[in-house]
Amino acid sequence: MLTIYNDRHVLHQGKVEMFRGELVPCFEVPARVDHVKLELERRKLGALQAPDAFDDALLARVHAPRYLDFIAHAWDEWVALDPANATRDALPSYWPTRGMRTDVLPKSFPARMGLFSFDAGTPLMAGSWAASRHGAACAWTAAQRVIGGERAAFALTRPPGHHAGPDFFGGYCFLNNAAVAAQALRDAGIGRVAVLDVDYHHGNGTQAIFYDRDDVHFASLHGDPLTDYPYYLGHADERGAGRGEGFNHNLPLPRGTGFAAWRAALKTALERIAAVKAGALVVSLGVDTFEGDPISGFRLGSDDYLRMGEDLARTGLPTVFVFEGGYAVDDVGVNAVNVLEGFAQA
Ligand code: SP5
Ligand code: ZN
Repeated sequence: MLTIYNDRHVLHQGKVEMFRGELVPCFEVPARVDHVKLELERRKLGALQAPDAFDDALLARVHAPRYLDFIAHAWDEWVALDPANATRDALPSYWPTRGMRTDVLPKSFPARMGLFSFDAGTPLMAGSWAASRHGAACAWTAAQRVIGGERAAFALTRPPGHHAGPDFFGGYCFLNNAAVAAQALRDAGIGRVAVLDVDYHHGNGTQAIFYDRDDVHFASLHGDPLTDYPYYLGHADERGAGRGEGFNHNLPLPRGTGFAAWRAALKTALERIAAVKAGALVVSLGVDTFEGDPISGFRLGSDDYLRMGEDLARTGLPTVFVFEGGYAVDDVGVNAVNVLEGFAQA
């Protein structure tokens, strides 16, 4: 499969994330993407390409200007607070909650960092912007290849993107790569685009970006937010707003869900995608649904990812795959590439 590879992903390399009162080593590590790259090469599934030249104005199609302005300069501001910060990851400590103001931007950098985020698990460091921006360029380029006639293309990148919303980061994500790809497909004249999110975690950022739109249908299979991150979004009754009503489809599933039940939910999601007459598909490809994943609760086995790829191919739609989560580092390559191979062989 044609793969657009973000060779700058290593510039983003978090040390720690906050977990239940202590700073623990990051789950979202560069080796994740290295394993996918090695597995693609091992199976000779196509040469890796670099992204095309990318205009940052394309980011503003899905993200708020004041958020982009913040995130592009966040590291410099963090170091300006205290030169000793240069050796520490930046993490937020304060958040505006219900009834507080988010229209007034504080001068304080930590205050703004909280305003533009929703967790303390997403460290930002010197290379986060460069890696994220180059990743968005990969997703955009993958979309351009599909617009140009490829049946499918894969954006192999990190940090992931589906938790990043119009004006917030979190869940290891800063820029929403899948949203950038979906918007690119729309901008090329495809009438309606479907984003299908198969990562274990609900794609709250992607949902937020497209919630009131009918031109991008969002569907997500994920751990029930009653028990699982990101907790505050992803319920079945979130169906879209205004013109977007009916174009948001959440399928929360209980912890412990295995492939038979997962696949039945996929069928439901794909039937809806066919019913809304999507002309192209963007797949947020997280493989943290794997039974061995250290932070998730589904029970998919490695072979199940081949079947997943086959089911996705049967939509017949031009498809952009965008890499998201998956933290069982040694298995991430086999699992992600199984989806691509299943798709390509179907
Ligand atoms: C892209 C993506 O998959 N982001 C996921 C972010 C999850 N961050 C919160 C992790 C909560 C970890 N719970 C760990 C339970 C370990 N036993
Ligand atoms: Zn995930």
